[in-house]
Amino acid sequence: MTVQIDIDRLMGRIFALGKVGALQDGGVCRLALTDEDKQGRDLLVDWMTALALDIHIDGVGNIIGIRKGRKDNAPVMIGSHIDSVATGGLYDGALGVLSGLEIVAALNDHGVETQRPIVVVAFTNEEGVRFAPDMLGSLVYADGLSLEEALGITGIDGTTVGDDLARIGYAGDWPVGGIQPHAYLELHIEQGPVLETEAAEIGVVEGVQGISWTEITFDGTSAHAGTTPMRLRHDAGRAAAEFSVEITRLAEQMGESQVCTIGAVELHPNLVNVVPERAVITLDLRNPDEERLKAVEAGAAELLDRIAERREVGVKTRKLARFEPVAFAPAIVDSIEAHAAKLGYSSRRMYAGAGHDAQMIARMCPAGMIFIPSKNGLSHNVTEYSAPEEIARGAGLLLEAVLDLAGVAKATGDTQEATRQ
Ligand code: HGY
Ligand code: MN
Ligand code: MN
Repeated sequence: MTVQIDIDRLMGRIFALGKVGALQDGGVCRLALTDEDKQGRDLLVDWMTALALDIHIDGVGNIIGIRKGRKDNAPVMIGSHIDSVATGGLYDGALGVLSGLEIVAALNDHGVETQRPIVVVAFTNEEGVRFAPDMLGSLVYADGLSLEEALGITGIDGTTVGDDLARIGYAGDWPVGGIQPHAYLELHIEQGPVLETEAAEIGVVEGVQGISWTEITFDGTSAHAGTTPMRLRHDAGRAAAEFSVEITRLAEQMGESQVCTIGAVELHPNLVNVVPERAVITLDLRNPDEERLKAVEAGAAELLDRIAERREVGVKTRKLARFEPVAFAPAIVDSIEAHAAKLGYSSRRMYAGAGHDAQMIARMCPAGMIFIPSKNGLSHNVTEYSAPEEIARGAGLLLEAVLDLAGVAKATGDTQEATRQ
């Protein structure tokens, strides 16, 4: 009898976590470091406790559960996140963390001892929507940002990461990055249309595209909407609208691999009869090619200069996130592809369009990701969905890749002796 995941148990945990921060018409809102995030964290810690994991909370609130191995050497780390966007689904991030827990539960059930320890991590603030940048917990874990800087980040509600971590009781004392993984694996939903369109069962992720987030403030002059001739206006709202149209057009001219999103727009005073004196927008640019990402960033800067002059408004920019494209370790990518084939799953190699914790942990050890399809290619949408059989394939493949890396020292009552080193 070989070790197998229990899909009903995994789905049970996905639905139970999905009740935390549940929205009226489906989906979840568990913004990082809110009460809902705390509730989800507490539930995860309860599950980790029940699985007899050695649990630690580090300085940036990452939740780390350790399953001992025969040797006390570098572990195989399985991670993702349980915070969500405001219109989140049940699977983004949660799938990866809960599949890690399911692998621990399956190993416990079958009395399997691995050579290497196995660590399951839920990283803090992967979404980055309250506190930028995204992937914050894994970025600090991989020493890409100091803990002090991270704790000092002020979010869109005016609180700091440090204050909110303390408020929800997850300002841990464990050293960040305290465990150097042997390898890192993350199971995630694709969040796009590729696998579904091509009817591929598994995405073998080769890397993650580059990300550039900027907050842009246009400063004009408030004036009466009825009495002020168009030629005398310093209309911050119009400047922001023109920039949004023109940067989107520029991105489309850059070709299919360039994506551009104006996700947040705030006008001040945001009233029907007042020419806006201020407009604050966010610009999300992504491309798998660093040079092309730089080119579109330069294009955006030129556009801002032109529009500032045209509309006679001031423009200020603030960088919220900037990560170059990341390629995963070929050996890990090959192993995932080989295990998918062995299990009889169709797969295709691809780059990740979304940001993931794996791209940060790849700075410190060989890392890789497994994707399963997203219905209608939708995510960051309350209708986000992946079927149990797709989840079972992804988690089963993750189990095989983890056992390959961790090595099986002993398995009571089955044939999986120390076959994997
Ligand atoms: O923005 C992203 O790609 C991720 O969901 N944080
Ligand atoms: Mn995610
Ligand atoms: Mn997400």
